[in-house]
Amino acid sequence: MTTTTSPLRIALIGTGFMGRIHTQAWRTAPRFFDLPLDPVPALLVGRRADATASFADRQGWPEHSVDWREAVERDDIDVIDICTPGDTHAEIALAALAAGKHVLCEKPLANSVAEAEAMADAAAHASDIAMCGFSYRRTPALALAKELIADGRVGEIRHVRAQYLQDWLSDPDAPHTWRLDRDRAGSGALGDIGAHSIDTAQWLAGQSIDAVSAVMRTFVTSRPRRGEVEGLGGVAADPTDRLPVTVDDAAAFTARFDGGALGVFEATRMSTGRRNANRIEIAGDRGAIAFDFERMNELEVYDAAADAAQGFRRVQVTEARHPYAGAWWPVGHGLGYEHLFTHQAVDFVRAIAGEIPVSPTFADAAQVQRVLAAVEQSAEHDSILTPVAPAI
Ligand code: 4PW
Repeated sequence: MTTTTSPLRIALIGTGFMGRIHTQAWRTAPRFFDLPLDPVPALLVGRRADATASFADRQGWPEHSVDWREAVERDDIDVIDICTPGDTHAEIALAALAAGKHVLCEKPLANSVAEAEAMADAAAHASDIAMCGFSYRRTPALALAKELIADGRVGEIRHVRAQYLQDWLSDPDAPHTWRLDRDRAGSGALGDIGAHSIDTAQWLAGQSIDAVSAVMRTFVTSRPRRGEVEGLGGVAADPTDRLPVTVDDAAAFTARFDGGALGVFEATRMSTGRRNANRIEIAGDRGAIAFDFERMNELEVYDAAADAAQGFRRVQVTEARHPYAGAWWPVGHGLGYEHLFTHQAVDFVRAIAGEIPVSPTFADAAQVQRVLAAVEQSAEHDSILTPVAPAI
């Protein structure tokens, strides 16, 4: 039997790391999941005409442009997928929502609380769907952790420990990128990867951070201009031609949650040997969960009643009964980073069709932005306890 679904025409803005992985997600989602609408890659928007044309050619985008306004103004585009640096998120998202488009926006939502609040407000008043790309929510092991916590298996949460450790900037001669420019990225390790930890922690715990005490450091204050682009960092053009680093290399903070939990967070892109260690551990009075993205197909689970004599159990989150996993490979074969984005595309399409709630909303992402701002404010004032501003 052949079924037909209505097309959902996508315009993707951005041709970097995230542009590539979102492209893959849009193509893969309908091939592995039954979707209520059929996502169709329609228009690619980049900054440079030559690079955009070759990306479109290689990745199979039928049309391309160097003007995001074209995507927003066209009647035959349904979704604006924003994969640009943070300095452009607010302008594009606000225009897209005003034009009646659904919006998927990369994280962090914006470069300031004011922008994030404006975006959350526009999303709250729009009839279309707006979702922020905190993609780690779509890791099967973390989605399972969410289910266990919601089922009460952890009990009353006391401790939240989250670290996001990378090392791609450890070498002082690793080249400069937009991620090191405050005007474009908003902040450094804090907003780029610490934002994921904040979102995951608040989402899993079901509590919001209401005060923080923070320290931040920039260990390397200038870096060589980037030559050839490769992966996150790229290759230096000339090691003596250096640009200033205007963001943090590392941030550490303690946090108070409004539901009573105590949080300890660390985000760095200079932790030698740690490639993409996005870790979280949550302990309550009935049990605990622990996760490390470097072993993304596993979740450690502790049940205080059943496991007291043995400590944590390691669960392989690769079985058909686990979140998202049933759509993929048989027994125990595991998934990778790109699958998060496919799951994100699936959930976004399902939210558009009204099958599931949007998660995370722009309001959720604006709360993350308020925590980021409080962390920076606390660090500026010798780690003074700083309340997170309430939502307006
Ligand atoms: O969102 C994050 C980034 O900006 C990621 O998941 C990893 O760290 C990959 O790039 C950076």
